[in-house]
Amino acid sequence: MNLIQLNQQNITSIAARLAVPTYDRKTVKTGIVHIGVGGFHRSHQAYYIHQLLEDPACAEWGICGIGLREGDRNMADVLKKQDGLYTLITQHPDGSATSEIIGSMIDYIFAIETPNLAIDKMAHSDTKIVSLTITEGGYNFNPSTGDFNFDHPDIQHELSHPNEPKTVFGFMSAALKKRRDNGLPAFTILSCDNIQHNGKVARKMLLSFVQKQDPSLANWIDKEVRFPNAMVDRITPVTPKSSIEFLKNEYHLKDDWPIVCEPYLQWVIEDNFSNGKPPLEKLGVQVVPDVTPYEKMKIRLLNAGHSVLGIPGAVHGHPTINACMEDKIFASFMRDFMDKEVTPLLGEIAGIDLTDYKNSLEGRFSNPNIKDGVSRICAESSAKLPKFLIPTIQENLVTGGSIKYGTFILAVWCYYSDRRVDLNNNPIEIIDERKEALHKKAKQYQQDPLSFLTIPDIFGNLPNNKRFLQHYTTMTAAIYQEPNMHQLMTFISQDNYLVE
Ligand code: CS2
Repeated sequence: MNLIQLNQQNITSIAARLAVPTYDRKTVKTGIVHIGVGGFHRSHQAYYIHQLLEDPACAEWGICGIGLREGDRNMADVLKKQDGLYTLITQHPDGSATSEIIGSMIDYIFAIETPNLAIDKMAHSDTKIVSLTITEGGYNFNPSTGDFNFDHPDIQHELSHPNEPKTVFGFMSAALKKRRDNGLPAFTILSCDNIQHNGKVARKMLLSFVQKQDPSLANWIDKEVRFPNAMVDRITPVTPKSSIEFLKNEYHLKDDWPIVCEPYLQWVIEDNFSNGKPPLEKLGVQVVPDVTPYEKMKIRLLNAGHSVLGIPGAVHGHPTINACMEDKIFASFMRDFMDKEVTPLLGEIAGIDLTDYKNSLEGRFSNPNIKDGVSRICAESSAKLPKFLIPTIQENLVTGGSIKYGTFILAVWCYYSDRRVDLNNNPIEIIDERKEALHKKAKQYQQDPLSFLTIPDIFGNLPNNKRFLQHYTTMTAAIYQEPNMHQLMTFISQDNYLVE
């Protein structure tokens, strides 16, 4: 088999096999610098921008990716070898797939090796937006107080060495300082992470940091930088090895890191930009005055719904989200959680029928060709649950609403963090920066059944709530006695299940 390496030079030969960018990538300028190029950015924002660049009038909006972490090295190598090109494989529920080459990533800087290049790129007059997918944990705040965490050693370093940035905050601050000193307008900071009020959070964190580092710069940022809130959505599993093989077999194409995703795609952004906005509404992006209700709906239903399936799914031994959905007990538990614990907190959302939305989530989670691993869903639960699930329990404690479904997930999370094996005794792959700390707390369960909850920046004041504790202690006791997810989910879902 004669394989063609994906890169710019080979693009004409590749065009005979599958769709390639029709625009001249050499003439595209970097209007957007994106920090944290992972699967999601490449299936979502970079795909939107790719479509935008098909219009020559939009050639100012190309993307330069930036990797700030050692873990970005592989991405840097692959994108360099492939001139930023990659294949997006959209997997439809009927088994068909559409593959196309995406060209919007016109440059990539591995900032660990060349930090000044990254700062200069962000400070360049062409750059109008710095967008972020730095994960829920990347904002460096304590979820129970909402305050910036100054204890991080890299942050401490940056405070005294502003010219040696390491974190996203240090880089943004250094670049904004340069722009101010050069008399250039500020860029917009556009967060694309699953945090409610993500723009507001990004703003608060950056300002807390810069206030300590350089108060006069903080004043300038306060006045000049806009931070639109945004809701982003496209399910993008970890790229399976089989997709690399698929491209080889189907198109004789060698792409070392293609992206697989679902057909669904959504982006809702607030119209709040410092220095120009790409005309994304042409591509179906919803530009709205206030994104809050959309973010809340998505994070509390989709992202939390994922965790509600994924954590018990991992213990049960379901490998993927679609396998959880094929299991009727899991699927109906998740739907009950959405209907009974989340929906009452959402209120009316203009232009959205919540029943349709939840039905569409069920369809998306069930897509048999996405095979979204529960290990991806459970990854970094210590950063996700305080944003996706715990606020729902807290609000229901205030309103008197149901908390049994959400609490069950926290109880199973304790068991999962303690035992780290599924019901067949197979090890569970746990990816979490705080996995050892979680394990340490969870494994004290026998001596102190509430030990797991004593992590204040995750659980906040939940352990002080009597109603919550009644549910939690009853559920953990039941799980430790017989960790049979089917039995427990069925029992908890009954209308007459009551712990008060
Ligand atoms: C998932 C998200 O990481 C998770 O737990 O819920 O990555 C989800 O797939 C995306 O937010 C979909 O837009």
